Amino acid sequence: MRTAQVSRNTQETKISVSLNLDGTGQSKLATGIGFFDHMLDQIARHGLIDLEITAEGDLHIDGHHTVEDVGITLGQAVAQAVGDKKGITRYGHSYVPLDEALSRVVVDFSGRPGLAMDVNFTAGMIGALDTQLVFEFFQGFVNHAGVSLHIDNLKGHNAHHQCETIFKAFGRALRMALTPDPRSAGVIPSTKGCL
Ligand SMILES: [Mn+2]
Repeated sequence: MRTAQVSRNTQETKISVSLNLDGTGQSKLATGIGFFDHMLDQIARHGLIDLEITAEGDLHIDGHHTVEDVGITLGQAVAQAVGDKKGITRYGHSYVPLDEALSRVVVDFSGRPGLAMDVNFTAGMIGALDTQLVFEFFQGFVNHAGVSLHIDNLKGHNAHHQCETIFKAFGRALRMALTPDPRSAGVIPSTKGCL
C-alpha cells in the first residue's frame, strides 16, 4: 500500500496529512477554510486518494500560511507515499469542464520542482479562500512533491467553477501519473535510471 502520514508544526500552522494513493476517494478535511476543504475533497475524489487533513493555522491573520503549508505538507506526504517511483505512469494530464469553465492540468513526477500556472480568477475571494492562495498551495505542493506542474484555466467566468475545474483536473492528472503501468512494472520510467 502506498500510504504516508506527515505532521508539520510551525509557529504559524499545525498540519497533519495522511493519505493512501491507492484509495477510493474517501476524505476527512478540516482546514478552517470551507471552500479550501471543498477543493481538497476534489483531489481525493477525482484522484481516488484517501485523504485526511487537519490544519490549525493562524486564520486570525489570513489564510496564507494555512493554505501554503497544507500544500507543503501534502507534497511531502505524496513524495513519501510514491517512494522510488518504480512502475508508475509518471506523466498525467486531464481536461475538466464545469459548465462554462474548462481547465487543463499536466503533471510529471520528474523529481524537479516546477510550476507554470496561467489562471486569471474573475474574483478575489471564493467563500473564505483568497484566490491568490491557489498559486501558493500549488507552489508548496510542487516544491515538496518534486513534480513539474502546468495548470491552465482555458475558459470560465465564475470563479468557483474556475477553481473547481483546476482541482478536479489536478486530481485526475495525479491519478493518471501515479497509476502503476503494468507494462513497466518495477521499472523507473526514465532513461536516466532515477527520478
Ligand atoms: Mn463546487
